[in-house]
Amino acid sequence: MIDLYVEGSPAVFKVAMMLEECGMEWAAHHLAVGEGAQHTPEFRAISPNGKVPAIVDHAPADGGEPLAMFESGAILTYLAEKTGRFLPAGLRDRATAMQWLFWQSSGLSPLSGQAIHFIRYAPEETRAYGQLRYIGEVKRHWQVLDGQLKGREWIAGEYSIADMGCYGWVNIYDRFADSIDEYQDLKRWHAAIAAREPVKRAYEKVMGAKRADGPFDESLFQRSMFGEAAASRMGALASPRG
Ligand SMILES: N[C@@H](CCC(=O)N[C@@H](CS)C(=O)NCC(=O)O)C(=O)O
Repeated sequence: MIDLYVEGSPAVFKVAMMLEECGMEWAAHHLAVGEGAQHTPEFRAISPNGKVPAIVDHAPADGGEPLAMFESGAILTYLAEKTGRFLPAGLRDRATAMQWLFWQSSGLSPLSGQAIHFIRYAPEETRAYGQLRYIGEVKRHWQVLDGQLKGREWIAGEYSIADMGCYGWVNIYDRFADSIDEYQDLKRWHAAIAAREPVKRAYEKVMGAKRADGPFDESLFQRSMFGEAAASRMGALASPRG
């Protein structure tokens, strides 16, 4: 049995997809990050970085104590090794899968996250350059992935954790662009993953675990997500200077 701590966020869906693809027994626990639930000592014991996804595997392969993990790329790799699935066995495809898994962990995902920050949360006067920089980077990453998918069904030979890792942020392309029509192979790959039943189940299960949001508290959200110091710096930037 695996506990997965969730919000409705791309990094979480990557892991939920893998759990469903492998037919594992797992439970989704909502962690309201906009209300600061990631900062409790109980959750920090599981995820010292204070972010979701995080898992607790109650039956690790060594038969020992429950194992807690954070970082979606590491969790995907752990689950692939545990199940022997969705990571190619051959040396070259495996190297390719790991390469693209790291690429999304260090590039596609955090840069997409920064783009969202400058679209939605950053003080108005900082948004134009932030959006130019990060939406530009998101599209550059789409272009690179589109290139890898030319003449290939999947990123690394067979459907793997590299595809699952990259899918989460590409799936919300409409936050960054009207369409992905100009990235033909990315578009075809995205549609093929979206049509998979385990993927649909993963999204439903995560969203089903989310409790109804209370009234949105902007100040609590800013402090929970960006920290007291950052939130007050942003507040200072956002308020008119005397
Ligand atoms: N590199 C991490 C990123 C995780 C991440 O950014 N999670 C967000 C999802 S909303 C989060 O928990 N944010 C809460 C916070 O930043 O306080 C991963 O891939 O697992």
